Amino acid sequence: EQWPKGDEKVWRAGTRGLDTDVPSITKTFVNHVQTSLARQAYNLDNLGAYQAAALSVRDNLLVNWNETQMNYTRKAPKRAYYLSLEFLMGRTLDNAMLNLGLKDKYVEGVKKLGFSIEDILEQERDAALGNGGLGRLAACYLDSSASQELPVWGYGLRYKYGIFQQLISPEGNQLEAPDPWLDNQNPWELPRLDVSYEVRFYGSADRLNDGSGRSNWHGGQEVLAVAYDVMIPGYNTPTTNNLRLWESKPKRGFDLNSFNAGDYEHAVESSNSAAAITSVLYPNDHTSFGKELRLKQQYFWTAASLQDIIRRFKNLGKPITEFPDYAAIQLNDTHPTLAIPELMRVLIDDEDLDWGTAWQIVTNTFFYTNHTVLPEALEKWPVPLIEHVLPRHMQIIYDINLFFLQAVEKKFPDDRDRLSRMSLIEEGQPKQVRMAHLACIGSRKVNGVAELHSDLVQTTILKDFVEFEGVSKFGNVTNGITPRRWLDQCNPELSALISKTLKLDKNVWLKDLTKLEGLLPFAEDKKFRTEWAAIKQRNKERLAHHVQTTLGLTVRTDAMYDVQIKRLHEYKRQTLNILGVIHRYLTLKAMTTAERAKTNRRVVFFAGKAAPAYYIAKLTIRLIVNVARVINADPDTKDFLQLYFLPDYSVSLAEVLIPASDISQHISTAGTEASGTSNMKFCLNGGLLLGTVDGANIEIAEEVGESNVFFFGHLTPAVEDLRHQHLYHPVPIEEKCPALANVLNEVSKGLFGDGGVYEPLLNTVRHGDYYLLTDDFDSYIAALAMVDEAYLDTEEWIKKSIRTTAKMGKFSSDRAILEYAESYWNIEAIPVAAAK
Ligand code: BZD
Repeated sequence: EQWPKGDEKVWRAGTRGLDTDVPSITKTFVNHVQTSLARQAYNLDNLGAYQAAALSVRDNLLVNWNETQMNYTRKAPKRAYYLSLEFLMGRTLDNAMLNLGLKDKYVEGVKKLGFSIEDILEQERDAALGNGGLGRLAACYLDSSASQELPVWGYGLRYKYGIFQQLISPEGNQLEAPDPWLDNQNPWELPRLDVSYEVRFYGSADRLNDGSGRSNWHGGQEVLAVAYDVMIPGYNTPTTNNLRLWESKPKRGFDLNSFNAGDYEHAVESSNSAAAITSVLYPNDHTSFGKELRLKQQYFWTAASLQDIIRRFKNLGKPITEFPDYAAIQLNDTHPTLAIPELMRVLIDDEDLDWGTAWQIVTNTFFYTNHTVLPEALEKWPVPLIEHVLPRHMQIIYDINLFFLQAVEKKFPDDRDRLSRMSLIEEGQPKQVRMAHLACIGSRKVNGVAELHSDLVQTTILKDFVEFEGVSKFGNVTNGITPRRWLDQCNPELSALISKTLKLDKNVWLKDLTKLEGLLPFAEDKKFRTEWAAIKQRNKERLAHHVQTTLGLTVRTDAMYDVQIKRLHEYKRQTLNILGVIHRYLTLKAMTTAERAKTNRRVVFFAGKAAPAYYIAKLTIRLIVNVARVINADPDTKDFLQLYFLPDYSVSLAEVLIPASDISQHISTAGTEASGTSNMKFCLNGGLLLGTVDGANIEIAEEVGESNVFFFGHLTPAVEDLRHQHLYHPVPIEEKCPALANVLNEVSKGLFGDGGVYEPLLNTVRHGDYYLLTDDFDSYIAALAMVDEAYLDTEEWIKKSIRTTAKMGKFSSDRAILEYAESYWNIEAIPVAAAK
């Protein structure tokens, strides 16, 4: 290969790997203080030190990123693209240092400069561009893709405001504040002002009527998508992948015609509406909203990403029909489903392909992951809205539907019910487009995220599609989590103990998590158990210290830590948990002092955000906060039961809570939680699981053994019948579940402040009880009693804890991402040499 320009030797002298000894690190740190931040030792606070450290670490990432991307370009392999409207990354600095293997040196370096690494790390704001599990899964998958050296890029939106900040009012109400995460400059992103694409909205689409099926879409609003690249370092490899986030901006600064006519307001209006597209993350999970701005976000992001992917493909000089041999596009839920009609539009209107050829390319390119079977969460868009915002796409969706239903009719003649069930268009006022149907028929494969969930997808929401397309199109990839962040980073002491015990460098077991099985025999080793338990204890103290410094509350550390942290939702049943806490409180109150002294001390933690318009979820928070106020102040019981609602749940708060947990609760109504991923994080950190037979809980129990988890409640096949009985043969709650009826009455009577406030929440249980609290309450209380009994046998409990961690290897996101790479995308690892 010929050197592209100038003197190769001069270039080479400048472009080499960076030195990473401590003196070199401190030197780059100080350089950044002076020349990037324009500061010096005299006026450098912790925030400045964080920025300098981040810029210095970033230099290393950039070198690796360049090598990696150049290597991909040179080798031109098939690539995979992960399209997700959410990437819940959390903080980056600690993770980047650990993945680069430079943490110890930075600890030493910043110490020499007069800073502590803990203080520096605390300065970083979370990148919270996601709601919950779906967005965090995307982040774990990026970490694993890079760690496995796979050519995978993420595509998402660069929201100016991430998930709202949660405040709790004195009455216990959730208040929302904006999350201005970009206010302090973000060292982890590279603006690529030179990489931008135009995206059209509105206007009209005129059929060409030349028999080609093509249309001319013109007019409307044109918006610019500008790329911001986020470096994704692999663990213990130079491979550094890319997450490309799009920012919207007006194509022209402002409308010059209106400006010249003196109408300045109108002149900036359209520029504001362009910038609005990527201004804020929608904070609703598990609801379909049908709002125009959300639709514009989805199209803006898919259209920009596809243009970028197609341009990269075209640089290879291959015929467009080979596109699926070079690009696999994973749809994270139905949010990017417009990519399907969009690629059809590009292939037909711009590339001049016929319908059949275009459809062949499309259906070999896309893969669709479903994350929920809850009916209210399945995305539907009103036809008139799509017609207005994306007129050409509505034509294409109708065309796809026509050909599709013709094929269904051919296979199942005279089955009109089937046709209306399967149609992409749901009849009604207005008609709506069913995005899961479109994602399914436009994809090569469809998967769910845990075994039970994947079965439910195939037997409920997509049953007709399995019958029509054959079962081999449908599969399961059980979710996973990255053990780098969720063990090594958040629980460094446990990580060190594991390495010491396995006599393995952490580089080895963090990349082959099944190696944890080697811990099993040590469950019988008393000295090891003592070390194991001491680490859990110090993690509790770390959490208690965090609560003390952030909230000013004193949490006792000589108690079992019981944790439920996740989005507030009726199906996740935080209500069941808080009603169980009240039951425990009432039981303790009724005991004598001597009886109480024999009980298990318990500290219960909740954290999680409610969608701002989700009234019942917000009321649940209010109840938790007010129960906490009463319980924590009651001298009879406060030594035995404490309750905390920690505000503003985030990735970085999870990193403190999870290692401290003895038991965590994953108690969704059976069949409603697709997988859950925090269940895996707790168990990996030696916390035991209290849960229903749902989602990935089932597979966790299969791995760690039923004797090491606490299961309760009705099973999925019973749920439909129970709901039927609630509707048609209701039994008064006093008869069906007296213990629960008593708890509800105490709340109503005002034990935790004005009882009337909670009536709407309590009535969801008293009437209808869609999520089956009255059916599961007694077995839940029984399970809690089993947990108490087990915990009192300390040595046995520690053994369970060790055995749980030891058997969590399956749940590494490395395993999950390799399943996608091999069985779905058909891509291979492309190792890169470190820069020298
Ligand atoms: O996805 C979650 C599921 O509820 C979990 O069971 C599962 O483990 C994870 C990962 O597969 N789903 C979400 O988190 N969904 C959302 O956050 C969401 C966001 C916007 C719109 C709809 C849903």
